[in-house]
Amino acid sequence: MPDDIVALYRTMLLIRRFEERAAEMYTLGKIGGFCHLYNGQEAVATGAIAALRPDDYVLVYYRDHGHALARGSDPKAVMAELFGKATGLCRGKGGSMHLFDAPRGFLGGYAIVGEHLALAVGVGLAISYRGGDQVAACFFGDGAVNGGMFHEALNLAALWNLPVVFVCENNHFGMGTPIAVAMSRPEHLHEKAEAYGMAHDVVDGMDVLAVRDRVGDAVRRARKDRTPVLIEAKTYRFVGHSMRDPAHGVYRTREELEHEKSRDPIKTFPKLLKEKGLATDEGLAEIDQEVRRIVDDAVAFAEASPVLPPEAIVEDVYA
Ligand SMILES: Cc1ncc(C[n+]2csc(CCOP(=O)(O)OP(=O)(O)O)c2C)c(N)n1
Repeated sequence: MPDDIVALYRTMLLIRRFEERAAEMYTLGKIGGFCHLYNGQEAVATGAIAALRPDDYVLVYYRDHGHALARGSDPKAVMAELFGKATGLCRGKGGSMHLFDAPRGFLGGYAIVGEHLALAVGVGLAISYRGGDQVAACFFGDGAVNGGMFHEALNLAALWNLPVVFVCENNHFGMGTPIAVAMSRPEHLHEKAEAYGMAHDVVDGMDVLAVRDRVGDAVRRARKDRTPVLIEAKTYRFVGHSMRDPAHGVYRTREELEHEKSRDPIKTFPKLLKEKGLATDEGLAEIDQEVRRIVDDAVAFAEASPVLPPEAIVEDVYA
């Protein structure tokens, strides 16, 4: 459906513009704490989440703004959460790394590398126990693959036939460490699923349609056969690891960065849309304006929102 395809572009652009403004607001001191941006990786969250049903579940690592927006969370509430305001998705108590939107099955961003894979297995187990046919999609970086929880989670998901789609966003770096320095056989990342007899696939994470199709296949299989899948999406982040890491750092060359930017989905996808006659320059400009307005409104909303009163610190505390 052409409309669906144009909507993918709109989502990717919304994420990019949102992140650009988040960076600006961070620099102005409006956003505190850690803040990890998603620039460059938009096609992964956009394509993969487009392949899910509204009643499926999504779990994400700390680079989570894009996934929340792709899942349909209100950009105003997401920005307000970054600002630590009472109108935020989590009343301003979570911040950038801990977005959570239960009505959308968005079961959180998590700060501890790889540990939320265990939660995704728990969600898969809960789905199976209740006899539902939902799927849990779990996003994480390549760095998580080197941790013990990745292997524990894949083992149990395979052993118990759980409907979990593991999506590894391979952006080639764990903070400033290139993947080849930290991982054995890094060019075969997705094949690590072989050890668990689990299906696996690799996809160009800069190609939103390919991500949607390949994750779509995995989701259909997980839903029908109750089998987990590991998908590796090869992507690249255009910005620093977090707002505290200079964009280029010392761990990659400017040339490498520029080369990767030539694959920028925000630039290549509109070209494809025009070639296929699905969009015009005017139509694309309108989308850009609409998206900029949404992000402006989100910033204005966050600015104008109140913070919680101090006594609210003891609310929502369970232990
Ligand atoms: C268990 C644990 N160890 C270390 C850290 C510090 N840390 C935060 S992000 C990160 C890099 C993870 O890289 P990757 O999984 O590839 O994701 P990316 O940031 O590249 O998207 C590290 C080591 C952490 N948060 N949790």
